[in-house]
Amino acid sequence: MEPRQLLIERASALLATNDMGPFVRPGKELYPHQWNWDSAFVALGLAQIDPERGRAEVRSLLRGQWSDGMVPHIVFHIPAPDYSPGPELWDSAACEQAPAVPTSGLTQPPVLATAVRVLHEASPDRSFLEEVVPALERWHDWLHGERGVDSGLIAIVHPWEGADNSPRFDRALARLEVESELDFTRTDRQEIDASERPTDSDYVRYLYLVRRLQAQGYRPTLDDWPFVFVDLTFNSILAAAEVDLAWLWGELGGDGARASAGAARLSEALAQRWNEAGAVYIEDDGDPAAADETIDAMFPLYAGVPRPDQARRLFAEALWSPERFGPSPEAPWPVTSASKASSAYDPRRYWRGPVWVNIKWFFIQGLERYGLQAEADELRRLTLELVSQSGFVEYYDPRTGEPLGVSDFSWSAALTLDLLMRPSA
Ligand code: 2M8
Repeated sequence: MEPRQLLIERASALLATNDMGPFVRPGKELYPHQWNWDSAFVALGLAQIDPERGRAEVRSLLRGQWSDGMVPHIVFHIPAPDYSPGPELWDSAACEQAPAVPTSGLTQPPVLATAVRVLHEASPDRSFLEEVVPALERWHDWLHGERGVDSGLIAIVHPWEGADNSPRFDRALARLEVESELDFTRTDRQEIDASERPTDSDYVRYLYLVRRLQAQGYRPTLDDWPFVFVDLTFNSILAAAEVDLAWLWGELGGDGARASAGAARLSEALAQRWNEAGAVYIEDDGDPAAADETIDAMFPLYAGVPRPDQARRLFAEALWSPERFGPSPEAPWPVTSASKASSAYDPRRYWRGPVWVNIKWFFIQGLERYGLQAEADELRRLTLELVSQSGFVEYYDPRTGEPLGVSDFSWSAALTLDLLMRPSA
């Protein structure tokens, strides 16, 4: 493995290369704009090396906040004609609540409050909190109000609000009645091999949903929207972020009562999804004997939802199981984004099998919450070994560690900085 200092220098240099001024782009090849959770991960990493730049990243993302509270999944600060779908597809200017800067009309997993907490722990700045905490509060409140379902959890309305082509969305997407031809030029495939990206059949559905959403000002009624998915990953990230938001309110002398209640409600609802036989959590659209089991089934670990005995079982029987997500002789790099036992498992295709640095990071945090320190340390070691061997890329083949997708990928570098430098709690 590369020496720690060298990895820190390489990761820092990558973030500097991807720094576009107002924001750090996810990567040069495919992603020239500001993405929501990418920027949260970037701010988390910058907290360790340049907190002021980290705070600027957060401010810049929040410039895209809609007046109803939504923080969009992409903010188009600068023109980049080679990227599609760009601002012309979304046409956010036609929506009353949209900000002056063009944005998409969807949101993404709310990691931002967690990033702001890490920034504040690294470099306390009360006036920054006064500026951004109310905005985070409005976003979280919007998620519960606009996207809440009966169980107390919240729903996503497009795969781009989660892990795009994850097998967990297959059944819901298959139910859509769409035209069969893609009437859109995919810029992604000009740069990345088709075998590593979502298929045309996925893209037809993504575009179909965006156009229908646009006709409704991006505010669908959940009762009659054809893609309402209660994503356990999104909900677990929100549950953890609510705890962090309540903590931030505490720093400001407030009680963060809404955020604490939100965290408790989400945790209780997630706990109901525990499946004793599988030692994982099940989705609405899921089936415990899952042909399409993905990391989603384990995400409540990140939010501290399982009882300690359940957390240990989840680790031993799922996260580290050679047949499911853990290291095995033929695929030694954990954590696969889909279970190796799933018929949908495809070790090179994006969210359908490859391993991702952000996913490893979430599970390291989860294991540490439970004091499963040796397990967390082993996952951390394998993560650092992988980036050391294969670079800071978008995702990796679990069989060989081969770099896949976009090279020089910001969140892989930023989270490496966090793993190497943030003092443990
Ligand atoms: C990917 O999403 C974009 C569309 O928003 C794409 O597929 O081109 C996802 O991995 C998403 O989670 C990520 O935020 C984005 C930028 O890294 O890329």
